[in-house]
Amino acid sequence: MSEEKLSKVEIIKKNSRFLRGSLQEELQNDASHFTEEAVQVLKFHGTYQQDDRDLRRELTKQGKERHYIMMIRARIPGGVLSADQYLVFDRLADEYGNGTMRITTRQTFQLHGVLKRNLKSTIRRINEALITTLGGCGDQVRNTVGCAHPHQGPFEDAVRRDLLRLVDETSAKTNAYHEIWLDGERVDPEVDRARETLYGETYLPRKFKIGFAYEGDNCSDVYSNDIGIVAHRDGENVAGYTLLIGGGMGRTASDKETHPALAKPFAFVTPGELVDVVKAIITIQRDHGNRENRKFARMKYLVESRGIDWFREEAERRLGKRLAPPRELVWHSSDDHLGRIEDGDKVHLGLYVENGRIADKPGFPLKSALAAAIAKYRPTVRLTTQQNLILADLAPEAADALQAELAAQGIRLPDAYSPVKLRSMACPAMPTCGLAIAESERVFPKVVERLEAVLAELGLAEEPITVRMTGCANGCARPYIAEIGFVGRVIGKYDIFLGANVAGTRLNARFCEMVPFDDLVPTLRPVLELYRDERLPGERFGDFCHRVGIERLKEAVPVS
Ligand code: SRM
Ligand code: SF4
Repeated sequence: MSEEKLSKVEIIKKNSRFLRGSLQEELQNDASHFTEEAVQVLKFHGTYQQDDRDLRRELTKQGKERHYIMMIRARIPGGVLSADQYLVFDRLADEYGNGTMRITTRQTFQLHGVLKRNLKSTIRRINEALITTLGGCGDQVRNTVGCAHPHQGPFEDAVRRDLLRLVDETSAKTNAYHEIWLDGERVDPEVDRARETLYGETYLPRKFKIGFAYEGDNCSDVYSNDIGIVAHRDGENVAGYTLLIGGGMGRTASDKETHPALAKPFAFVTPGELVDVVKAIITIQRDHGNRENRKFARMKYLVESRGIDWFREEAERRLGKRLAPPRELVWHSSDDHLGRIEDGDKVHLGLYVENGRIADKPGFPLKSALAAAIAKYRPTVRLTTQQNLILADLAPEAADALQAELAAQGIRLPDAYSPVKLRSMACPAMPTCGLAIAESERVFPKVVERLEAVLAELGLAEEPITVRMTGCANGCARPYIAEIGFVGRVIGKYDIFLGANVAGTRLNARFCEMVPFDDLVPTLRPVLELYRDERLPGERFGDFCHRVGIERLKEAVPVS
């Protein structure tokens, strides 16, 4: 492809000498922030340059530069951490970050508010805990997610091993990371050409996401990934995996051609075939994905434009063999694994974390209480894709004591929360996200509170409705597969989406546009009344909205 046509980021990648760019040099200067080109390379290393948007206006008025801060995103495959690893993030959040940790919708940690001068020390310390940030962001395979249920029988162990093998095989191999962050020996970037065989020097056209699920349990929203991998059981063994391809949530509000998509059934593979087939799919996206227009560069658009049959034939050609058809998938649950889980001689405590933010607040010292409990009882920590956390592998007495200690500080098990709160998620948005056009995490608790009140009034308090909010159309909290999705359009106004199903196999549809924040729940009230009056026995809210149809729901609402 001629260079004129390539997007700017493609040129930056090509010139970066396998992700080195000018990072070494820029880390040594006194500037508070990185140059535009370095910012693009930095993403591959797990860091986004942001600025505190709450301060922007005032600083501009004073003629000062923005308050630049870095967001650091780790890669924690399947969300599993040791107690010590958890405690490293806890300490770094205080030492270098804004005093909070954020569990992301892809089961990892983000630290916010790190100053450029502290970036290297922070990444280094994360590394010393044997966790990388390489691949947290950038045009490569991101954190690979999976079901966070802590039970580890032979089946789950085997799936975990396959997940880790895949992570290893799909991780970038450049030496740049060691050189820049760990002061590792410098190698000629040409050496990396021979190492970086999966990605090549321009990596992938866009971010790439892989998610695992166990057959029947879609807690990880497996259809939202570029590649979804569903493990099938054969007793205690893995029979194989059904692969789904071409999922993604992102939209650009101003471009109607962009849209969310659910991954489509692609093939069934044995555990032995998994890595090769996944790598073949990645190389198809590498070679044929759109490198001119980043809005259409996700694999979902390639799958749509060429068709799933073309994709399968191309994969078969590359693999030199036929692929077996995908198995039919049936989902029984998509709930997160919260509460007290008795598991043989172990107990796991799944805790609800509001919007994934681990912070100390007046009267609710979640961060300190978790750190103290984790230091004392040393559970395995499992982050979930629904922004929650499980303290796993505890002896029953330790679980009792830990539960009591947390309760004494006001941190209760999920049965203290409403079903709708437990199924709610919001993205960070303001003040850190550079793409946010509306608030999300900071205002969402208010929406949930109002929704809880209306549901209680209507006798629907026990309905387990999924509700998600994002500060723009990009879909970071996966709002398009929530039964109720709120998507920021401008400051203070949101579009409302309804009608996805709880299994996560159906997208919702736009119900109302540009609804002012204070009208969000009042706008939904007539729909909830209709649901109360006309639902079929056992019918979930999303299914009801889908059956009745958006047009009929609109008739119920007295809005413009
Ligand atoms: Fe996201 C960009 C936060 C999961 C789709 N996302 C961003 C950035 C980095 C903004 C930016 O580019 O400057 C946000 C940083 C905000 C901040 O201050 O922390 C951001 N995304 C997040 C997190 C933290 C949201 C959360 O509530 O946890 C999630 C981090 C995941 C991780 O650990 O890797 C997060 N983002 C998602 C998901 C959900 C998922 O992967 O399951 C999606 C939809 C799925 C998908 O990728 O299609 C998602 N984020 C996007 C997009 C739209 C991509 C697209 O295809 O159009 C962007 C914008 C972009 O890439 O240009 C984006
Ligand atoms: Fe930022 Fe938009 Fe993602 Fe929210 S959905 S974190 S506002 S990019």
